[in-house]
Amino acid sequence: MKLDEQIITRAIIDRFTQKWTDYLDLDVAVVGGGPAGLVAAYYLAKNGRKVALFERNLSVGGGMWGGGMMFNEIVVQDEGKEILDELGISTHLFQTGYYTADAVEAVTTLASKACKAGVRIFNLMCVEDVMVRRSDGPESARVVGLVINWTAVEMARLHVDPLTVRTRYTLDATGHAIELMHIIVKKSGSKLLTKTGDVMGEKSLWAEAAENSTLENTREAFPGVYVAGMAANATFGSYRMGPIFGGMLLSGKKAAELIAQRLDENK
Ligand code: 48H
Repeated sequence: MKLDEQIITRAIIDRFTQKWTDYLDLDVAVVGGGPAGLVAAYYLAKNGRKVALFERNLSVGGGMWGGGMMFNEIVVQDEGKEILDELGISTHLFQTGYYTADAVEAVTTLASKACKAGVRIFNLMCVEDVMVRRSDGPESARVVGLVINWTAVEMARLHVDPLTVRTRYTLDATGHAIELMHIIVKKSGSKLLTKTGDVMGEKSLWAEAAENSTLENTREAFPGVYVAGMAANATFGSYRMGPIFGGMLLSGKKAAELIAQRLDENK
């Protein structure tokens, strides 16, 4: 078969440009493609919402690939297993209430399910800033968009201006780093919806307390912005949990439900 390099090049440029221009105005922008972000994006897209997920790295999956200390197995409890079952990810009973799953199967299946549900994943892009708008309404300031650049630009510290996307809701699923929350606090001069009005920070490891609080902390942390996964606990001042992933999955699902409800209320 004859192949034309010009056509291959044009196919990639045209298709990518189309994909991106179709996703410049979103129902939900998910920042971070770890387990929490992927699960949230999956449920939102399955529910018919227009969702893009921005991931700084080449691959999505965040901290899940490496299981615990690079032993690529994850552990989930009963509630987390239900989500893995729903996604078709195999689990193996280890001891009553504790199940394991292959970390690679978990990440790849979750990513595939998210894509097939309609999530547009933009990897190699990082969210470097937010767009905040003020009004006289009940929400005095609100995030209405994200400021995006190539990871390569960030890594090479090149002076290249970013581009933007508009979004109704944003999910900060950036893990331990809680990047969006820090940006909002630093740049908007507004208070977060935490007890202190600031990022409260993550506490040392306590699996049980952390897993329970992850769900409670999955909520709106600034008008228009929800937090999920490790970012939820780090924002609201709770514990880290080590390599148990049920809380991350359940948090992603809860964030999707809360945001879908808000989208319905504000139609
Ligand atoms: C684009 C970004 C940006 C940005 C970050 O760390 P993650 O896996 O996050 P979660 O919350 O889904 O899962 C946490 C889990 O992996 C973990 O670390 C656990 C359970 N730890 C417990 C413990 O005790 O240590 O994924 C976050 C993703 C990563 O892929 C980042 O590259 C990405 O977000 N990211 N993407 N723009 N500004 N910041």
